[in-house]
Amino acid sequence: MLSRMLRYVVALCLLAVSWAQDCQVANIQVMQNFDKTRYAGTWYAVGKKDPEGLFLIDNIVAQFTIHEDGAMTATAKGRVIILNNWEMCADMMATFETTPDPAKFRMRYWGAASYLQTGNDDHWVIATDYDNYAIHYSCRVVDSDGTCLDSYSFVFSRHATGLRQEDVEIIVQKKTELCLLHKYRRVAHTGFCDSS
Ligand code: DAO
Repeated sequence: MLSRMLRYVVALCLLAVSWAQDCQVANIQVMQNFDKTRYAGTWYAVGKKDPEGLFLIDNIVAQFTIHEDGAMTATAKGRVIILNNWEMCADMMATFETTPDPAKFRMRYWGAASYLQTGNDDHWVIATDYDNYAIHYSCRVVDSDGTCLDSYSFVFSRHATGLRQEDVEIIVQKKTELCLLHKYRRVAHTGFCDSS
């Protein structure tokens, strides 16, 4: 009896794991009971999975603000290379439109200068403990089979030095669930944008 129950539990777990990793954008699990007030403040991108046509390269720091009316906005800086070889620090701004899921936003973004990228992307908060780590995800193009054809994702830390060791395992698990394990690169913080 016990072994049959155990087998049932194992089968259920396997089903849950395979469902979480079926790479369907519609099945991606986001942060439960997301609290944007606790998310506010400074986040350092310490890892990034790039989209096609990469824009922000490194020294990426985002500052999220929650306004009196509850609206969330952000400013962000990051090193970019534009016009083939002009390296500069991009000053970016973003507004966030809410959706029925509190962890899923539509982000409209633009640069302080007109030659910087503008866009309107999904901005999903996949997981965060608010005080140390957060992982974000955006799928720009969903393929006909429901998987993502062009995505980007930031791993954020409250500390420019990187993630705490105890948070690394959680982030690896989330990258796996996003079907993006091994697709991330480390984002350096060298002070490139500090004076601008
Ligand atoms: O770097 O290739 C890329 C895509 C990122 C575009 C979004 C940048 C705009 C501002 C971000 C604000 C908060 C994360």
